[in-house]
Amino acid sequence: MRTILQIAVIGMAVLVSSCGNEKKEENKTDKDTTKTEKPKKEVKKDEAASMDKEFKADKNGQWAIAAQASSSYAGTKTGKTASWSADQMIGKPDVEKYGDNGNAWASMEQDLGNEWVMLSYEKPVYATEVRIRMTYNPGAVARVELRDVNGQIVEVYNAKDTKKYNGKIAWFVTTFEKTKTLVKDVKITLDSKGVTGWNEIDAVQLVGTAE
Ligand SMILES: [Ca+2]
Repeated sequence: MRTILQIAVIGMAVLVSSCGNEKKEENKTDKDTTKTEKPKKEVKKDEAASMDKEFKADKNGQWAIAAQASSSYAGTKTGKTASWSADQMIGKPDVEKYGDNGNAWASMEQDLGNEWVMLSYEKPVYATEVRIRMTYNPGAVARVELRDVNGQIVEVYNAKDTKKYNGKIAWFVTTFEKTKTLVKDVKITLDSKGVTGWNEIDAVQLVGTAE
């Protein structure tokens, strides 16, 4: 009897100790996940370049076909020939280097307060993501709203951007639950006072599918 009891005790001890190991393993995994996620907060050197490539190849990504803005450094001038006009956000990215560039949109004043831009797309989609290419003084995106085919506005992002950009071209990406209705316009509000200098936008991609 004693022997059986002893075996049982040993068995339980083994079970307990193996459970302990499992927990340890779990903790280790959790810690590792946090560790790998940390660097995302800071924009790495070639991050934008690899995202450019990925986004340009995305079948579900559309580039804007029309654009408006609260103000523009081009004043009343419009079109692709007018540097910094809202129309500079139409189509694929075309600003190669970080800095002040007429191929991107810029507001009339650099740090006035809230500015907004509105982009329109050819194909209405059930949207899941908006990608904004910031090519000068990034980090001012404060709010992203979508307008569906019935004119209803849906807010998909509203927060202060705390990411460190370190003077590099960067993509602002906001991912959200697939919209319930078909969407065809994107409105972006910028806290231009919050990030010193002109907060220039090169291009904006709307991601979604027709079904
Ligand atoms: Ca552009």
